Amino acid sequence: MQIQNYIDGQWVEVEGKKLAVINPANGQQLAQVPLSTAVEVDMAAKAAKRAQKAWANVPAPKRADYLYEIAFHLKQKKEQLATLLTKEMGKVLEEALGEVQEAIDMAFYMAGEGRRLFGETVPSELSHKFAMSVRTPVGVAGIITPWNFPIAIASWKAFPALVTGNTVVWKPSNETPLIAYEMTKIFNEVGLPAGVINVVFGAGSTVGTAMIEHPDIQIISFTGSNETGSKVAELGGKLLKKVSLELGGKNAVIVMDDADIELAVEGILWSAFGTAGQRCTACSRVIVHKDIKESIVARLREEMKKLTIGNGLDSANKIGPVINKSALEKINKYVQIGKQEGATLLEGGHILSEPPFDQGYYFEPTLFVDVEPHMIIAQEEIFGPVISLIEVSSLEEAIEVNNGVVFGLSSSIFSKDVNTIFKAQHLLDTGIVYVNAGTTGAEIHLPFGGTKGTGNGHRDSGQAALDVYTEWKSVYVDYSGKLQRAQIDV
Ligand code: UN1
Repeated sequence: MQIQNYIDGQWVEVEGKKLAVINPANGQQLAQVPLSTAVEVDMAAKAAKRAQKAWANVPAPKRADYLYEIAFHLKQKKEQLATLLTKEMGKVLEEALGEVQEAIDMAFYMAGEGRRLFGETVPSELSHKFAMSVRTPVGVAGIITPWNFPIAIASWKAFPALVTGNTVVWKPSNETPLIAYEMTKIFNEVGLPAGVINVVFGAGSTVGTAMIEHPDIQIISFTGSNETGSKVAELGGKLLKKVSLELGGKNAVIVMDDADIELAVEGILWSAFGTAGQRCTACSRVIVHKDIKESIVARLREEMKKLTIGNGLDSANKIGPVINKSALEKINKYVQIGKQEGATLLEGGHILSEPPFDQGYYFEPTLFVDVEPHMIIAQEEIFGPVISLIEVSSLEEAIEVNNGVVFGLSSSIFSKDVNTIFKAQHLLDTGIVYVNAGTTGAEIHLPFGGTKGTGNGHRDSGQAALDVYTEWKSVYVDYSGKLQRAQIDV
């Protein structure tokens, strides 16, 4: 299969180097992804710019009609897309179906915005004067999406951009171009006007950089690592671009002494080991009250031994591979660091290198205890199936430990006490807080994002996403027939 760019409504063949797309479950090559250059970005950005004014003039409810069509196509192809997603990215099929559902939900939600996009009407301080605010598109949005949620995150960014009247240049991850290619086919099938969405495959260092630098692209929305995110911010900032960043996490589940232990264990397992720990929202720290620590550790160990690992297409498996060899090595490196730092490795800790796992990239679900909050394994994002368990003596200490990292994406607390719960949701310094659930599972109609090093103050999803892709315009209509001076003629 030949992956092509999609520019100005045309499929465009890319000459030159290509990169193998590998199924992480068994090492098989699925396709090759073309490595585009700044030349293709330039074509795409110019096409997007040419199309933008006309697209912005299409009434928003009509722009939304395309999104409804996209939603119906995604719905119809849900199984097929999810299967491809599992092959390409590795997450188990049940989760892949969930991810496609997330894109469907986002398409319907943002389509609904076509008939809302609320601004404000407010009274003027002067008589016979009308005041309101309306949203206007920014122009061309450049979206750069990751491999861990390749279709959901693309939908979080592309759909609000489109419904608000922007045109789009999209660079999908090189690890997951096939699912992006299928999504692009849907954009083509629903008949979006030429240039409204353009897809350029290639590396971040070339295609991504060229997008940020391109004078016709005004917004960059990026999800990925902090290392890359800060480069995106630096370059984008210098050029006065609007940059929306969704970066790392070091998310914790707090388990208080009055918690439902079975529920907490389920929540920890699901949010730490689901997607093999490769969600930005994955639980990678468990902060547990000392009085129930022993029971939590014992129950976690029992349940971890039951977790079935393997190809995500087999429904017997609960945990799939990680994305590639360098991810395996990175996880392994952190496990070695954890041991050197003096944490106790109680479960897992190894790359699975014997058949049937040897052709894929599998890491054992891993549990460290006796972890101190300052240790590297409790501070840095590992992005794999590794839990660091930290013991605390009070809610105050739990919150201090939770907040004592550079990230602020997601947190969770298990407790039955209403005062504990409300105090925690107030004090936890993260963009998402869960009560009596794990750290994953955000719904698309609420803002998604985090505080501190997790981003730069913007949010994906929900109404908040509209703020990324629009400018506010305040409109004053004076129908008094005379010059009225605000703040003076009052
Ligand atoms: C991500 O980890 O980058 O909240 C996205 C969740 C999913 C999205 C995760 N709905 O876990």
